[in-house]
Amino acid sequence: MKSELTQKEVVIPTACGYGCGGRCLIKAHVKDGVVTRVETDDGGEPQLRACARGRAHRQRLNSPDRLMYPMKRVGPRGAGQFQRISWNEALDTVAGELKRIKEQYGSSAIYPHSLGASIGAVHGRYAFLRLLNLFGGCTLRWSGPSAEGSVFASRTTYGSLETGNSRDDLRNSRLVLMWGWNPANTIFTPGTTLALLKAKEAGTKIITVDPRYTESSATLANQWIPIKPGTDAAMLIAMAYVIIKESLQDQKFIDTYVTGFEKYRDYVLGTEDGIARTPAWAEPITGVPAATIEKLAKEYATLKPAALFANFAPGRTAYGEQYHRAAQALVAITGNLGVHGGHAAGFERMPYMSMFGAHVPIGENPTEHGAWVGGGLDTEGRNKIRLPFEKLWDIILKGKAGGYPWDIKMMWVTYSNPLNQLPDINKGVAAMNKLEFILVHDQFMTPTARFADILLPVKDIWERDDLRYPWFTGEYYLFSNKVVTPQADIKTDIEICAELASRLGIKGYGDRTDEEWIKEILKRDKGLEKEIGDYDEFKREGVRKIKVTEPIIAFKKQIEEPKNNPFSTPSGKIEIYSQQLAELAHPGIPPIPKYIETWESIHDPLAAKYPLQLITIHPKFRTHSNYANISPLNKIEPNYVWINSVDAQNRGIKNEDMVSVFNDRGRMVATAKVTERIIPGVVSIEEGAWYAPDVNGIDRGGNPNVLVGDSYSPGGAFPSNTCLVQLARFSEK
Ligand SMILES: Nc1nc2c(c(=O)[nH]1)N[C@H]1C(S)=C(S)[C@@H](COP(=O)(O)OP(=O)(O)OC[C@H]3O[C@@H](n4cnc5c(=O)[nH]c(N)nc54)[C@H](O)[C@@H]3O)O[C@H]1N2
Ligand SMILES: Nc1nc2c(c(=O)[nH]1)N[C@H]1C(S)=C(S)[C@@H](COP(=O)(O)OP(=O)(O)OC[C@H]3O[C@@H](n4cnc5c(=O)[nH]c(N)nc54)[C@H](O)[C@@H]3O)O[C@H]1N2
Ligand SMILES: [Mo]
Repeated sequence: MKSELTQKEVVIPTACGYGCGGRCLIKAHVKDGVVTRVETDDGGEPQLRACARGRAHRQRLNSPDRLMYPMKRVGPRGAGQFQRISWNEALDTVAGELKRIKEQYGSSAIYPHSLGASIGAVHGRYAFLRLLNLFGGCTLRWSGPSAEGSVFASRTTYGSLETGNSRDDLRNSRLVLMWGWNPANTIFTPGTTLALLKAKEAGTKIITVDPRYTESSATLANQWIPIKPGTDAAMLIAMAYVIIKESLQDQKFIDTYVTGFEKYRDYVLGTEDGIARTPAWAEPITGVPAATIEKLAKEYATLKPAALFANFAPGRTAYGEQYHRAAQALVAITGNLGVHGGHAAGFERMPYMSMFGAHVPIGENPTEHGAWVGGGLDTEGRNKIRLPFEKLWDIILKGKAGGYPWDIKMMWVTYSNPLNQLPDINKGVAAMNKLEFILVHDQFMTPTARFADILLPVKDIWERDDLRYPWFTGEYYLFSNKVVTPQADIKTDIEICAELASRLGIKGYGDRTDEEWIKEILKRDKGLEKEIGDYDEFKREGVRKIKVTEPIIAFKKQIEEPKNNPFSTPSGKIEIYSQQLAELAHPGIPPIPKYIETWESIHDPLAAKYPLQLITIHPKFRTHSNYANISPLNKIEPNYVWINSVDAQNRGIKNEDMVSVFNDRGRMVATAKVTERIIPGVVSIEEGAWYAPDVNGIDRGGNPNVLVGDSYSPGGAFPSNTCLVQLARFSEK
């Protein structure tokens, strides 16, 4: 390889870390300060091989559309009319607005917004949070879009989010249930699909439960069980019925580790209210034949150990928490956790890795006055201090006068594209128009950026140093090296905040380089420092793969030695029944998992007008909205809405027709993919396409968030898969 390189070409190891479920190794070939091509991991296992997105990142880095200088808005919000200004003018304006808003309305009027994007240990939302905490605080969000239902359930049932096993343990499972899980697209750590394939080759049976026949179903599954969205809890509860009725539960496990089995049994069998949750009860709800439910239940209880992966998407529904709790109850009554080949059906984070969560410190938020806002079950208390992100637009529009505890006046966006990614875009447009000041840091003129008053250009992940770690599970670390120096005077979010700090009279903010931060993070965590080993070697190679001799199993200690290792729940046991939840006395958050019909279900009167259930899945060729504007990725396929041939025929729609998808909240245009790979009554659209309204307010970009509503589930789940729509052929006139 070396001999092929010209004198000037160097290969620098770095990473792709664009907020998807992977974190992958990239070897960037750099010539004259430009990345000319990339390779990925071809070293030892686990191979951290980048997908099409990671390999196309060079096009994003080098894109002519990159923002190259600070700008101020000169036209109406959303129109995209901006004028170049100097960094001095931009930063003086921002510092002035921060001071004005704090003085006039108090710190809680400032809302910094950030979600996923390219977060590492150094660069991420920490930059502006650290600054705002030093400046007097701000209002934060408490919920997140990805997996709040799973977070809620895992904390309730197990008292922990560390519920995942290492992937090498999959080979020990006799049965793997992939519930709403499509890692062939969403990655969930590079190597996951390979580990599943290896398990399958070794004889593990794999079953997927999904309204769509996914790439994962096609490549991995022995069986695909289609199901209606938002009804998964009913199926899991009916499986519990079969298991209890046939006495297939692991009674010894239940007696030792579980609390609340009897109460759950009474609900499941119908002793509580006369409704037996049989497979026949679940069939019309879920669309899954009773015999299929019964067979699956028996298989799960007898083909042990079995791994149930209760993935996020089915929980991104109204009452999605119940699906996660019901899955965990099933795991608990069959004793399928804490053992090799089992799986706790929880939030997936794996115990053991030192670094999960290690990042630049952000300090304390003074506006929260030391209140407990750490998540978990105190939904009411938490809601008064931090806002639920789904309601952001409504909160901005209505404020204190509308009964909310906040009057938000300023929104500061980094690492996020909220107008695009939050529900109810049309409401979002109105809300953004109401704000007094909007500051956006981004690399492109995104739909959100078009509304900024001041728009600041930031560096790409390959233009700065960082440290990256796997998404939840995985045994490796990446040194994400700076690969190139930007051609223009653009900054990192930290550099921007450091300059603001000095304008705000805050000392000591920008006193470290990226590498100094990395070294400090490593020093603060001795376990991490040890795992990384020689720093220079780590930086040079770009990756440290940790040798593990044994698969890592969540709750192994608790199961092997229960006396000395209680679960971190109030009872010290796995809680199918939660006293804490009982005390909340909230009908939407029952103390045992229950099936609660979603709003906007097919039985809603609204279904007469909007009879199709819309699910909004994660895009294969984008990470949310990242890469939406990058050729060649956005040329691979049009923005499809998947629709079953029965539903298409009824509407006179042919494959590849342009269609409009609509409900009372909005209207968007997409290309129909008429397919048997989705069940009748359900349509799916990938999230993340850039919102691009035409003069009639119809989104030509094809963003489903013009359709998704802003209600949130009582335990925090983001119901992006609970939405009724109608669909029709689209023509220009
Ligand atoms: N390529 C790519 N990968 C990503 C991301 C990305 O944007 N692009 N985003 C990353 C992030 S931040 C996250 S949070 C994760 C999300 O990861 P997931 O939540 O797993 O991703 P989705 O594609 O939304 O959904 C997975 C599957 O669930 C199915 N599904 C939807 N609703 C239901 C339901 O009600 N019941 C059942 N049984 N199945 C249902 C969908 O058809 C889909 O096949 O992905 C991560 N990985
Ligand atoms: N309908 C529907 N909506 C969804 C979902 C769904 O399934 N359905 N999924 C939800 C989920 S799980 C998630 S996690 C969210 C994701 O929501 P977001 O995190 O808001 O989405 P991204 O598209 O990743 O936006 C990241 C933005 O940050 C910019 N960026 C990249 N690098 C940097 C940087 O270094 N600094 C700064 N300042 N900016 C940078 C990118 O250009 C991009 O515009 O979307 C949610 N929205
Ligand atoms: Mo997410």
